[in-house]
Amino acid sequence: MKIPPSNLASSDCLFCKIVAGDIPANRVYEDEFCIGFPDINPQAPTHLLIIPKQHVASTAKAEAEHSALLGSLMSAAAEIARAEKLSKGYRIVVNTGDDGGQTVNHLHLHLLGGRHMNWPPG
Ligand code: D5M
Repeated sequence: MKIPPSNLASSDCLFCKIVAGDIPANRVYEDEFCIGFPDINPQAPTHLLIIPKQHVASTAKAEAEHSALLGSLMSAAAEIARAEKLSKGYRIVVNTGDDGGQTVNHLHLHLLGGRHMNWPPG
């Protein structure tokens, strides 16, 4: 996959600092394009974040050129879920913007599992 050259990292972004290793995180998953690590404020027995190494602020900023990157995040989440033995199921959440509840402006998937999830979400 070719990563678009522009906007690879944002200097004031918390998750870019995790990607760079400037802020510690327990990387339970890493490949060429993304990393996975535990959420600091877990909402389920298993709560991991999967983020692209490239800075993309949110799905609202995703373009066609990011489609392979977005696919790699989903593939990583599925692989992590198998490794975490979430055989009864799990939920993948992507908060976007203020109404979506996004607090960190670097695109990320929440992988939640280990308990039954309710619907609709709050
Ligand atoms: O989710 C952003 C999530 O990021 C939120 O659940 C807390 C988590 N977070 C914030 N800082 C850290 C660090 N340093 N390590 C791990 N997890 C962190 P959102 O969808 O934007 O609300």
